[in-house]
Amino acid sequence: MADPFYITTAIHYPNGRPHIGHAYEMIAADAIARFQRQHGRDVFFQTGTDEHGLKMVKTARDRGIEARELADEMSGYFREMAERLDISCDRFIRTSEPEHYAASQAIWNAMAEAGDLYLDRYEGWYSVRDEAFYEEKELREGEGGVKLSPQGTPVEWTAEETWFFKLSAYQQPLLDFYAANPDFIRPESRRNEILRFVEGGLVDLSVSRTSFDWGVPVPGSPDHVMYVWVDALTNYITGAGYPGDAQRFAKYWPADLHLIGKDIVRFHTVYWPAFLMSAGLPLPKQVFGHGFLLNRGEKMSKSVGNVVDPMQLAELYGVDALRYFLLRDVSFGNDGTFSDEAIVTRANADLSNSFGNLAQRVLAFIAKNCEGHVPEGRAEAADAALLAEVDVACAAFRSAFDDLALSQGVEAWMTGVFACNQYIDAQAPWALRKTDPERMNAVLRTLLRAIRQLATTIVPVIPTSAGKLLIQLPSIDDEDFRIAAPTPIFPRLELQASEDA
Ligand code: ME8
Repeated sequence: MADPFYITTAIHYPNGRPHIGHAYEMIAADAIARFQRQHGRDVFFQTGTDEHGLKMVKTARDRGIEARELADEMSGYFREMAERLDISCDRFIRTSEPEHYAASQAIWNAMAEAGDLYLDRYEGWYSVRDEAFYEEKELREGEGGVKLSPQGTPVEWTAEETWFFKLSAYQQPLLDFYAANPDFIRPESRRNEILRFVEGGLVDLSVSRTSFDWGVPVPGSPDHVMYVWVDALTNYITGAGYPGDAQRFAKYWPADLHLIGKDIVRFHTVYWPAFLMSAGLPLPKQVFGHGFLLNRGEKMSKSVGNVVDPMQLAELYGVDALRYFLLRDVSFGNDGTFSDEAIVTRANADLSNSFGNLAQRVLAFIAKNCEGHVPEGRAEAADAALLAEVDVACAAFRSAFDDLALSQGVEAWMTGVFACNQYIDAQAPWALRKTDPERMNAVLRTLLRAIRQLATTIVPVIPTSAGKLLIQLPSIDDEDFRIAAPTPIFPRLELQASEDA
């Protein structure tokens, strides 16, 4: 039976419409999921929306609607975006689903049974924007003396009776776990940050709220709802069948990869493993904190007015151009910057001028001059040399993707495309048509093999266009193959004026 592979994105706050950062995370996870499926893994890929918490309550209040209405409306946009961007998720989870309430209450009960939950009074700083508690020593002063979280968001003083989780008891178990599992937190820089944070000591975590009721009710404490991060993180096991479907849970849990942004690594690598340890459940195998996307080098924010709508970019330049750009130009794990010009330049250079042009030239030539069929020809050493180069490029793509070095993988793939273009120029099959048709046939067959391999390899990155190309590109091992006049797949893009939302 195929080896399971469970991959998740963060679940996104539907307090507004999705932005390009959300799109980026889904696209990266999708490319990994497709890659793993292509290599025979039994993939379960989950994404979704994180609907509880004070941020949702406040946004809804400002709009004069209920949090549930806001969640229903906005979650729909996230789902639509996933469809539009060809995100092959197997499940789009919403934390407002009854099944998720059951899972959250089950893990809560397990933590309570372990003796890790106690009732006390919480007094401290809370950032609604981050949905996070901070210690005094982590704060800094912003303009006008307002206190800001390390993420730069305003904090407010909170005092209420809440349930606490004994996070402090997990300092050593967590440090031991990180030491035994050096690949648990990636990339390395984030791992170091977390090690320092945990080595500095952990304080118990407030895990319930009484000042609002939009959340999962705490079992046995009807006035309390769970702290939004407790239920948010639990989505990962809800999706894997916890607690009701033991067979499914055994199959998919622990997850192979939680793909998230760098701002929420602490929740995923400190709180989440501590909750799971407490509940006696296995820990995820890896958490990867990707970087942030910057709009022309600037952080995006509603107040600056430079937030970009990914659907508009997809509309202007095509889904695959956008996917290709994001995966190729952002070094995975680091921050990356984007602009319309950068998308157009990259898509034109790699997809239209190099790969697309190569495929188009070869297919059109065969359709026109060979009646769509190329018999065996006279092979020369250059043919095997090209196929070897393409093999190396595709193998480098695979090993980079296995290691989540996505942009390096795409870059390696391009070396295979360049090799084909050099080969075609050197062999000049157009000239051979009159002088040496036997040799021309060998060259064209070599190119067909190479292009097919390159197209298959790049499917996880640009599934629709690579798929369209593969349909036009029969395998030459099928001796009766016929190639029809191709339809161009990678149009040259013109720069459009996209607007900031
Ligand atoms: O944090 N570039 O939700 P969220 C790249 N609900 N990624 C970005 C980004 C940017 N400019 N801005 C945000 C939450 N992200 C919680 C998660 S998981 C159990 C709960 C990423 O909607 C961000 O890092 O604020 C996170 O991984 C994801 O988008 C959702 O962010």
